[in-house]
Amino acid sequence: MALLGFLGRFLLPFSGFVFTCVLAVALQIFVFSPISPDLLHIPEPSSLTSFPTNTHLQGVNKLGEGIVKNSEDVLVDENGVLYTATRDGWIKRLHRDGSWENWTMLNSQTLLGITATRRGGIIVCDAEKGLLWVDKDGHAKVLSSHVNGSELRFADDVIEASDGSLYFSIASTKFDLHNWYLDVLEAKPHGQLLKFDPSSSLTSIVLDDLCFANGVALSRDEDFLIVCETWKFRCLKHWLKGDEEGKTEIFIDNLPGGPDNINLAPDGSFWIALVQFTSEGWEIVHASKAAKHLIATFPSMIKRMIGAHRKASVLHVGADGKIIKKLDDPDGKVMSFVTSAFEFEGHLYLGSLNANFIGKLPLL
Ligand SMILES: *[C@@H]1O[C@H](CO)[C@@H](O)[C@H](O)[C@H]1NC(C)=O
Ligand SMILES: *[C@@H]1O[C@H](CO)[C@@H](O)[C@H](O)[C@H]1NC(C)=O
Ligand SMILES: [Ca+2]
Repeated sequence: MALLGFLGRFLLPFSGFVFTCVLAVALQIFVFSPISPDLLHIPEPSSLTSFPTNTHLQGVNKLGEGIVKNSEDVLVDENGVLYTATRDGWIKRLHRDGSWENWTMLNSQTLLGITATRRGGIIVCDAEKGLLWVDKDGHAKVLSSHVNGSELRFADDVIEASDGSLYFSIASTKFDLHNWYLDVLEAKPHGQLLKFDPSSSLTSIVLDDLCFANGVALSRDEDFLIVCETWKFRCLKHWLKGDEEGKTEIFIDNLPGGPDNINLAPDGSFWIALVQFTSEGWEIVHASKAAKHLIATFPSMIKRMIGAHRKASVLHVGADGKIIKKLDDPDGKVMSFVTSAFEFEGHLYLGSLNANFIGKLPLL
């Protein structure tokens, strides 16, 4: 009895403490969770049996190894000069003679998609500042920082039409680049497709409620544009001309990964980089709101959930949305987390958020 009394006196305040801890953790997880998640069904990839896993991406040559840090996007302009935006804030160039140039420093850790512009120089998406123009002398100017009265957040990818209009994506109006996985976990459509009109300098909303709007490309005739919805595993086609003008339909869906950047190829087809964002066994997270809250509260768990660092895939798709081929590095031996693929003169140039080089692959 005496022992029980002692234990009781000893444990009572202690169990109160344990109870408070459990309550605090539960509160932390469910009440103060940064997300209000929906469930996400990860589709069974379609028509992949005809495109078996291969190791083609392991055949890349490494350009500028050690010089470019985690380049999300890459382009080659009509003169054959390669541009890339690095995670440490540089726009670096590779000239035709093989020399690298640290061209201009933008002092930003959030540079994403880039595209060539008829104005001279390049257009850059900065996930914190908005849409930038870096002119031919390397001077940067903000072109667009607001839409409909709110500040632009998370500009992701951009393309220029021949009339100078810039179409660009906002991955998420709710979460920023460093918290991109929260948008995936929440699985609600916070993305937008915007248009910057150079004659009025106004930015307008073309499409709203997109699921992590990412890569943007124009068709060869500019009769439609494509915007990729990363965690929806699909890309949309939005008509700009013709009978269907203003309408939006699915370009390709049930992709075997989350589509990141997309680029038009010289023959009118497209290259789409696919990001693997669920590791094997972690699909379950998307079927449980409690699991989502838990992971959102303990972000170190996210590393185990995301599979992007473990492989790379690039898809070649016709203008009709049919898959032509798929290129893989199935175990990330040479490249993983490939976010962009740009074709120029018979070669594919690959940007990656997990590489200190640009991949260059000869196309057969
Ligand atoms: C360019 O930057 C890299 C590091 O990012 C450095 O190693 C290299 O020396 C720089 N080149 C020049 C010419 O300054
Ligand atoms: C623009 O902002 C107003 C006021 O915040 C809002 O009511 C309206 O829905 C917004 N329009 C679009 C297209 O988002
Ligand atoms: Ca992107």
